[in-house]
Amino acid sequence: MVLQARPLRLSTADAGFEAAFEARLHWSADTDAQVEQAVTDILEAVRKRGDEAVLEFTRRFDRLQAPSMAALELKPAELKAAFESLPAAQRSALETAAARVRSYHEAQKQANGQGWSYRDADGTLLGQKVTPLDRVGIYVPGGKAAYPSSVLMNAIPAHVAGVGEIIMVVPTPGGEKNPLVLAAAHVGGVHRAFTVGGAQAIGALAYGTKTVPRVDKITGPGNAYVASAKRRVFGLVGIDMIAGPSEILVLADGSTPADWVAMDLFSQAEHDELAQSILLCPDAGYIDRVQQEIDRLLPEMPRAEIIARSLSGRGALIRTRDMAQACEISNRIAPEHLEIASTEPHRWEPLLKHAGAIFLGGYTSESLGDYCAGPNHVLPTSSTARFSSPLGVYDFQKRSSLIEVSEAGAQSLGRVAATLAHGEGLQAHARAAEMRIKP
Ligand code: HSO
Ligand code: ZN
Repeated sequence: MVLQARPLRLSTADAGFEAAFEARLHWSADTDAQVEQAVTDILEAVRKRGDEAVLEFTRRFDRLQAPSMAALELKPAELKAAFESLPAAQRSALETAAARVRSYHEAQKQANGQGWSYRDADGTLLGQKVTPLDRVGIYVPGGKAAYPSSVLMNAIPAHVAGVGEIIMVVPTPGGEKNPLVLAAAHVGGVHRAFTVGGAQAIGALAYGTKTVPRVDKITGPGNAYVASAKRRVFGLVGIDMIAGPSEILVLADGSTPADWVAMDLFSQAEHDELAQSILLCPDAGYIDRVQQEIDRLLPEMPRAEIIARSLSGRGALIRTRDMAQACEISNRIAPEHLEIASTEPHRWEPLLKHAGAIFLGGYTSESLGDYCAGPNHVLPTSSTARFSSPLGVYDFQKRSSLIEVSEAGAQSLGRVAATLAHGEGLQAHARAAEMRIKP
């Protein structure tokens, strides 16, 4: 049978639009009870038996016959050697991407990663200081989802934030190392790396073992076991987010070549059969042309099967009344990636509120953002762009409030605090404030 990629065709003018639209958007990460139980057991074993348990699970799940935990460490020299053994074009592409991602995150730190303070009229100083996390763990998936670009996107903002130690964990089933991942760790400034993965790696980072130091926060994507383990250790350590399948939404006014848009829809669809690619466009003729390009281009794609499943199962081509309505619908979806394939991107951008990243104009392919434009490619998925932001320098920093009460401030603030403390029945609080008030 010929492979077909047939996204759902909808029009906002149809009577059944709302129901069909909602049904298409719906996605839930079903939490498998078996996964949950396995993760509970693995974390408990790692917490109790440390290295020994991590080594055992790594031997069992990754078929790695390592003699000791120490043998699972990738030394900086090995990361560097991996980088140096790459073809020159790959080395320079990694370096260019890293430099651009670094510049972007440096600007981000400059703009909103700094402390601030002010003084009250009575001389009281109030402010906030910003400090980097001491140590973070970056999880890098193995196998087919091993993305060197994701190593850069996690390590670089941590580095720019000034994190003291960045520890990468990456499973290497059968001992097969991905040279590009190792090279990206070198370029991204990873300090230590271990070839461990799964829930056991999350446990090692969260609890610490003799060999793997305990971290303060864990970032990076992973499979269902990793996601479940991250959820469980949250609180003991910080985590970034639990990422769902990739998403792209294209808002098109018909001015961008239809094959460009078709390929952009493919670009996220090829990640995962559960990925979601949606086109919103007021021009029915253009939507037809995009579907024709999908049909024409699909057979050329090595990952045609995944693309076909993703587009047919979760994709949609939606005809809207006009571009303004397309913007409204986009806000309801709150996509991870939002392309404005229009000659007037700046006309529509102010109408768009919820998106992980916004790509303006026909030349801005989302895939450039995945690798080298500069902004982070770790973005909120599954509509969480309504309340969360791209991974950034701020995720590797924290803030402390600063308060320095002057002698004069102690008088006026002391009275306010004491009154409220008496109201709460907390005498020590009240006395502490009152003692500093001059009679
Ligand atoms: N689009 C993915 C990131 C990625 N793409 C890595 C290619 N490599 C995040 O949504
Ligand atoms: Zn991608």
